[in-house]
Amino acid sequence: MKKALITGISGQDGSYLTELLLSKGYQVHGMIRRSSTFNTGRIDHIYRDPHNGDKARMRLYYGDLTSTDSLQNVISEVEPDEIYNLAAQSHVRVSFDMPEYTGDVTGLGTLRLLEAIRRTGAKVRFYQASTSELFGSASPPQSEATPFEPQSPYAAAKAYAHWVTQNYREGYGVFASSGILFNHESPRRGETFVTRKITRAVAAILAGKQEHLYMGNLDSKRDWGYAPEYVEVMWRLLQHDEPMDLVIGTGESHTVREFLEEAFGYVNLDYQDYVRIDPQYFRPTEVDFLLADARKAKDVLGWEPRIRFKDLARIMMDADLELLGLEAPGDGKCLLAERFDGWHRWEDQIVSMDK
Ligand code: NAP
Ligand code: G4F
Repeated sequence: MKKALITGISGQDGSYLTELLLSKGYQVHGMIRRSSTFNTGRIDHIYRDPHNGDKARMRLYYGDLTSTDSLQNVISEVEPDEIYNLAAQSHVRVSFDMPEYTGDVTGLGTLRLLEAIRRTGAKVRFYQASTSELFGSASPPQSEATPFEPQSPYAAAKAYAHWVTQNYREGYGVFASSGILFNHESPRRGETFVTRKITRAVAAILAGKQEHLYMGNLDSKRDWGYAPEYVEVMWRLLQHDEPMDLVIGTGESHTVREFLEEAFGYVNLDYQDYVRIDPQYFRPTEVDFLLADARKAKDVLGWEPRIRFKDLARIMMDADLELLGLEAPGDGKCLLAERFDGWHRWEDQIVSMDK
């Protein structure tokens, strides 16, 4: 049975990756931050208390990317076969307010993890969560060959993490791969990222709990995909014979305005009646146009996205409507069930975490 260690297990991607790996028979070990309130909402449905006689399927450890000792301790204790480094201060706008912290966690944090791998001599395969933000102002479409032009402290920190991952691959022979993932969303997306902010607001407006939605730049274009499909690539990347960098995206790009039209239109509302612009959501420098050229992913891993823009908006809308007890007009849930029947029903698997 393979052992995986996931940093950022409590995040959107960490939770989906945990489900995927459990369905494949892995033992999953995750690092979480100590917090005064619970921060495990996305993985609570997976957790089983061994004190109740249940077999633990997943084990959590306190740690932080800013703490070298916690990283070394968890690697020594778990002795993982694969490490997925998903932890980060991942919000671009916030990185302008907290540039030093973002550099420390998102940039240096990756170095600390790689250095812990090198020092402990652990024979692991390492996945780094690189990002399309690296491309910044580079002209679309963007592929592995596109030069990086980072436009935020977040992107600059991720560039450092990306290059240092490549350096440990080449310099020390660490099996280290980076997935350069374009934006990917889901009902578990953090509430302050633009898609989820919109779908939550539409549901709240429909429920009479919110009057207006305050937004920033509506003209930027993003290549939005569906997070469960993207975590599958992370796993596939580490099963490949050779470590590499790989771009992952849908090859379809839409403006924030189009996402508004799609989400409000789904419940027969006109976004223009509700959306107001608040300059506090503008960024000092913006990334205008992201569009993936993911041909290498298809060639090397045979990977292609199935969920596209309209389906994604519907899946997210249905989930947020349901959270507020509202009827979903569309077929998002059917889409989810039909297209992802299989690995997400990890409960069917017998996965023991007893050591
Ligand atoms: P997310 O939901 O924001 O999750 C980030 C995770 O990192 C959370 O578990 C968070 O813990 C943890 N974390 C934050 N600071 C930490 C620290 N100092 N030490 C340890 N853990 C820390 O992000 P995501 O959307 O799942 O994305 C996963 C990774 O992919 C991130 O590295 C992100 O930058 C990158 N990425 C995301 C996208 C995307 O579109 N989603 C695209 C490209 C790359 P808490 O729960 O305690 O906050
Ligand atoms: O949803 P966003 O905050 O995502 P952004 O900045 O593209 O970053 C996300 O994707 C990256 C991959 O490319 C990841 F690396 C990163 O960790 C994160 O997951 O903003 C998308 C666009 C931006 O152009 C932003 O200016 O939406 C625009 N926007 C307009 N109004 C807004 C808002 N973004 C947010 N968060 N909130 C607004 O009110």
